[in-house]
Amino acid sequence: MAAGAAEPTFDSSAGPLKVDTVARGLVHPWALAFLPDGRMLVTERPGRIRIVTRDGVLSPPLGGVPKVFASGQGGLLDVILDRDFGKNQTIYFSFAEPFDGGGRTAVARATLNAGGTPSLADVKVIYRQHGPASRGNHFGGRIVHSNTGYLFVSNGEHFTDRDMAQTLDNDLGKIVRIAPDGTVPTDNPFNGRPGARPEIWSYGHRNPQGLAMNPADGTLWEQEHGAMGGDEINVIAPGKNYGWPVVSYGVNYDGSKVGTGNTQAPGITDPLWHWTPSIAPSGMTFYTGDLFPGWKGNLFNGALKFQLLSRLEIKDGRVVKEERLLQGLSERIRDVRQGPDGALYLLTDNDAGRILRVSPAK
Ligand SMILES: [Ca+2]
Repeated sequence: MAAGAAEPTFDSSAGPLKVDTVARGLVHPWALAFLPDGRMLVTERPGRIRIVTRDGVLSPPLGGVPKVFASGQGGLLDVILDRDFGKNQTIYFSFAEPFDGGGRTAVARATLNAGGTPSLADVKVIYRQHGPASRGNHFGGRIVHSNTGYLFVSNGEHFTDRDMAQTLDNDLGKIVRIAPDGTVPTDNPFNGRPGARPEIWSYGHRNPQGLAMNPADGTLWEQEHGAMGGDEINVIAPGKNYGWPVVSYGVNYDGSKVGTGNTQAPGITDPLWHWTPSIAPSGMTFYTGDLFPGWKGNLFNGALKFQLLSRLEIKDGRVVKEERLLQGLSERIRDVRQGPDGALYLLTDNDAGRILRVSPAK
């Protein structure tokens, strides 16, 4: 569709939605972060970070980005701003770092020079996943700030190493908590336990690609891909086991049972919500804006497989209802963020990916 052409509208419980194309020509964009001046930092999975202006002009790829393992699901993944970005211009990004013939999930911090020809300086890798390399699957890779100044990072189990999600001597299938300089907080749940990685915060995850702090109560929310069915939304508490690959609401791709074949087991935290069949969730965000007053506090999840935007209503810490939005768009949605204007911004995942702005059609 030509730039500026009228886009169709989509029905929703908040009235008709308008979807405008903000930018186009991004190659498998993975994550979006708004700068204070309204421009956007966008990652492209093959290994680039760009700044995109509000009128859709893409900067050249930022210099200083490390080499990534751009194979399968690997590459450059999430990007977030430091909470004091206005003072320190610091950003964090995650990527599959080349390692042992494959890749491992890693996080770097850097100083963003956003003026002129934008670039990164002082790039330092602050986190490297402990465990074997992935050949291209299940890196996790989402980063979010905790409420106490730390970073949570999600790690997948590489598909081939699923049982490692249940053992604490590695980071596969784990959410880890680190300080912004990469050190490990001493009050992490397994710190000091012999044989356990001190950075682990929770375990038993498959491929967590969404993390968000719930502004209503400060809890950490996560979503992860199941196999055939069993995509999950979880509230993450320190030290808890989320079950993969012992129990699941889905089955293996060949139709066989996962683990015990049960959905629940003693000592395993049950998901708040599961999608069966799988929608393949991607980025997620809690909505706090004013453009959709009836949707405040709701949790939005992009979906790759079902090509939609899922809106979940939360009541007393539970998911009570889902609305599936933009189903006629027929685009894999890789990330969803709230803009400074209260609109929802989406990334579409393909080799000519776009940034979309979703707002009331009026
Ligand atoms: Ca689970």
